Parts: sequence; structure tokens; C-alpha cells
Amino acid sequence: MLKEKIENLKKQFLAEIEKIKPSDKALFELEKKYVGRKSEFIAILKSLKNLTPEEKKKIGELANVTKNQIWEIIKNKHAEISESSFDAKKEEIDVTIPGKKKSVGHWNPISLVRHDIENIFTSMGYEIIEGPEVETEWYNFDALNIPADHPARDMQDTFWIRQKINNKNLKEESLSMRSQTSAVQARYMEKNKPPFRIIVPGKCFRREATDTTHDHTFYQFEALVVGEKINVGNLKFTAKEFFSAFFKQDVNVRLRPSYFPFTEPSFEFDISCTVCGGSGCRTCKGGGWLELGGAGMVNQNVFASAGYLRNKYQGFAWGFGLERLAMMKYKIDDVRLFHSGDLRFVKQF
Ligand code: FA5
Repeated sequence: MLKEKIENLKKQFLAEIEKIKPSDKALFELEKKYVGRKSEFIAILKSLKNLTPEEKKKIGELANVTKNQIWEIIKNKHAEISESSFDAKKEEIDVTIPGKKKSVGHWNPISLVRHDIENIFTSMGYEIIEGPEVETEWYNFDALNIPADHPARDMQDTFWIRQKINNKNLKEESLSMRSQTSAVQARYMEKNKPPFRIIVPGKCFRREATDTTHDHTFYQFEALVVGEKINVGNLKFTAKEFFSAFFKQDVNVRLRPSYFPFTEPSFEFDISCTVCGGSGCRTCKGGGWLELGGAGMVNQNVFASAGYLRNKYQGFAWGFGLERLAMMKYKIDDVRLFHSGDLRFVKQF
């Protein structure tokens, strides 16, 4: 009886599939009806367990063969439908339709300038080094020959950080947002022996009353070159080469005596005005020179903090403001614009 039922089901299936319209939906319905989970066919297969072992073998085989045949026919029909439904006209692509414009992000002027600086220095054989933005008091001040009672600390008031110890007790730790990239000097020297030349670009923070040339967050890039015979001439030459490449014009460099606890001698660093070439204009307030940052020969106390023997090495260092360079390159008149998040400003680059 089951044998006949299976054969009838097959006949019925063949008759129905002959008649169906070439649509996937109708075929899925048929598939569900004959071999789906709740189909009559599957019910037959489940009922095989009530038969004698001999019958089970015979009917089981017939049931399986028939079920596979049905599957095969359904599969072929699916292929037939998808082939016949391909309509070359519908698939045609009109290549003349204008594309949809995707808005692509772009670099902030600070990143553009940083990229330029890194390219120039790597081409001169320098390594690019980074340091932490949250720094210990030791690296930001003490190792740079600025002990706690030194007046130079007041010139760089920064943000101190309270650190949670053991997740319970709030304890004042001597951590701060670094106020200068010079903090990386001793960090790097502790782990590396001269000769070396590095630049350290990165963010710095100071507790400033902000104005057009001072922000609480800004970028500096430090240069540090140490060897046995490094001198001020090397500092001046390297700076002249760098600024001429950066501004794509011949730039002159001027060093004026200054004071930083971590350099001896120390200089304020000027370059000839990139707008008037040094003859005097509004940008340089008539003087022909633009002030860029601090520089000097590394103080032997800093070498000692990093574990070097005193007077074994000489080195030069400088710290320039990145925004300052970007302002000069792109004629920007307020440093606070860089971090303002104002799209009208950043979209111009
Ligand atoms: C320093 O920070 C020294 N560490 C520089 C140095 C390095 C001297 C190595 C000797 C050897 P100063 O505080 O002058 O120096 O800062 C250097 C430059 O950083 C400034 O000329 C300016 O371009 C930039 N700068 C400093 N403070 C700010 C600020 N609040 N906003 C924007 N730029 C700043």
C-alpha cells in the first residue's frame, strides 16, 4: 500500500510540475508540498519504522530513490527558471548616467604639515619617535633639569592628573599631560646609545589663557641629534635645510640667545619671513624675521639623567610649534581654528 502511495505521489508531482508557470515562487510551493518538512512524502518516510525489516528495506529504498528523483527534477527546474528569466534588456547598464558623488574625508592642515615634516626628516636619515601624551613629572620636568622649585616650571603650567590606585583610593600621582615634546628626550636616551637623530612630533597641553597664538592643546615637533662631535653649526645647517625644503624657498635662520634649563647654550629660533623674504612686511611686523621655537645644545645634566657619561656626547635639540608652521604655510591667523571643529575652516584644505 505504501508502495502505491509513493508511486501515486510521484505521478501527481510530475503532473503538477509540468503545469507550473515558470516562477520561483510556484516552484518553492511545490517543493514544500512534496519534499518539505511537513510534506506527505516525509510522513511516509517517518512511518517506515512501523514496517517489518524486509518491507522497510524495500519500501525505504523506493522512498529514497523517489525522493531523490523529485529533488533532482526540482533542482533542474530552478536552473531552467533562472536561465529563462535573464532578460538582457533589463540587465543593460547605461554607462552615461552620472555617478553618485561620495563625500571623501581629507586631512586636517596639521596632519598635512606633520606629513611634510616627517617626509623631509626621513629623507635626511632621521627616525620618527613617539612618546606618551600623559607623562610622568620626571620625564616632563626633572629629567630635563627642571626640578620642582625651578621657576621655569611656571612657564609651562600644565594639567595634572589624579590616578586611581587599586580602584579604591584616590591618590595624587605625579602624572601630567605633557607640556612639551622634550619629555621624550630622556625616555629615548635611556634606551638608545648615540649616535642617533630623531624627531618627535606630537600633542602637547598647557594651562593657557588662550589667544590667537596660544591654545591649551597644540602640536610640537622635537628634534634631537646626539653624537660625539655635534655642534651649533649642525643645528643651524639642519634647520636651514629643513625650512628651505618645507617652504620650498631659500630660508635663512637666526639664533638669538635665550634660556631653557635643558639646553646650554639656548636659543630662540627665527627664520627669515616667508612672505617678504626678509625685507619687512605686515606678517613679520616689519622686522623680516619670524619666531618659531626654542633650540639649543643639550645640557650635560640631561645626558646624566638618561644615564650617559657627562661630557662624552654633544647634541642639539629644538622644539617647534607645528601650528605655527601650518599658520605660516596656509596663512591662518588664529591658532584656535585648528581644534575648533569648524567645518567651514577644515573644508578649505
Ligand atoms: C619649549 O616647549 C621647549 N621644549 C623647546 C625646546 C626644545 C627648547 C628643545 C630647547 C631644546 P616653548 O615653550 O617656547 O619651548 O615652545 C616651543 C614652541 O611651541 C613655541 O615657539 C610655539 O610655536 C609652540 N607653543 C608653545 N606653547 C604653545 C601654545 N600654547 N599654543 C600653540 N603653540 C605653542
